Amino acid sequence: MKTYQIATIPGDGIGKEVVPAGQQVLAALAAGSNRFQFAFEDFDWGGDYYRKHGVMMPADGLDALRGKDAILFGSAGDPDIADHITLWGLRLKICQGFDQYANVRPTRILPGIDGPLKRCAPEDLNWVIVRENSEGEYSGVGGRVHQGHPIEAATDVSMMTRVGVERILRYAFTLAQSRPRKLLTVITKSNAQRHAMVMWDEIALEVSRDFPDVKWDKELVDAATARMVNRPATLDTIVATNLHADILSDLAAALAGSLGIAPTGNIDPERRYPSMFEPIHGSAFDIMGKGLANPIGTFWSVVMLLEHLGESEAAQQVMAAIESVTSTPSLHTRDLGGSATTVEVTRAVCDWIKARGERAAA
Ligand code: NAD
Ligand code: K
Ligand code: MN
Repeated sequence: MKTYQIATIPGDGIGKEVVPAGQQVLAALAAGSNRFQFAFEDFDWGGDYYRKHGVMMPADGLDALRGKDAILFGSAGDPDIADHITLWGLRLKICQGFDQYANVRPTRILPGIDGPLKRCAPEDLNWVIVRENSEGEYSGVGGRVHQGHPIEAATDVSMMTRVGVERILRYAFTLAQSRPRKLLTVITKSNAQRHAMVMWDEIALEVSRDFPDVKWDKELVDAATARMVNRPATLDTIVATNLHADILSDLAAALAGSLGIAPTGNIDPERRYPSMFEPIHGSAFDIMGKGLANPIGTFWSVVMLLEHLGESEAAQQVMAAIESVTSTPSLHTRDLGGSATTVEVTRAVCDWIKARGERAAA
């Protein structure tokens, strides 16, 4: 029997509600399998840890994660601690420390869910956004001088390296090639950002020569938002910078029905380090602790985690359980217009998996 070592980091806010829910789904799968099980190690890093120790995670935290097969993450963000401290002290530390340079964000309209777009059939919106996850606008380069004085100045330098841009574009072309439509849209802002973004366009053209079967086009990020709303079916795989794709993927999630559904993988494609899976949403201060969080974004992240481990049959099983829940209006959480709780949705998904396991055994 194979044992996968999984680190769980619930973090803050609703992360503490949805990560245990995701863990229950993995446990339900393992209960029905004679091939694999999971050994979980839970890390209590985040805002509460910060209040006790003055840091979001211990200095040797990455060493504790290094040997894991995957990480399931919730959210970093606490109402009483500045957002840049919580984000840089935990999530970005892991993403950058483990060079998880590809942030992969699938979006589609799940059965039973009503997106806000009129004239958009479910099959018209089926995207994967690839977000550069190691540099660009979030490279951390910059500074503040003369703080509090009239001459104060501050910069956040969007640093792009040839290596960083080429590897994310190569990842995106490869992913586009693996999808049925073989369609890639490269998004930049190279009319206004005339240095790094122009380099990005040039490298896209170079990389594209290695993928003659991929149809690709370019779009400026502002125009891309309108295209996502007005012509969703013209998009399939999308690649963009750290900041642009961060914004576009929240839009994508909302167009597919809710921010609470969308998953992501922070992937080290070279598999030197563990990859980290999380819902794209944050701590959701307005609903935390109330049992209202939609756990589906985390469950879909569990699907991605299982695919990453090579457990595609188990991944398909969780996806089918998710789709059975979204097809049942009485199991919709408040963000989807329903009144189901996190616990009820989790139980339904686990029951579905267990019933399926029992049927297979019978
Ligand atoms: P958010 O994603 O936490 O919430 C935005 C809105 O979406 C809120 O109204 C919230 O209730 C709703 N929402 C989000 N997830 C939901 C779910 N699963 N079910 C139902 N509704 C859901 O974004 P925010 O309010 O901008 O940020 C709050 C905190 O989270 C900040 O500290 C921010 O820095 C942090 N954050 C962290 C991450 C991360 O850890 N990856 C991502 C985004 C935001
Ligand atoms: K998150
Ligand atoms: Mn975001």
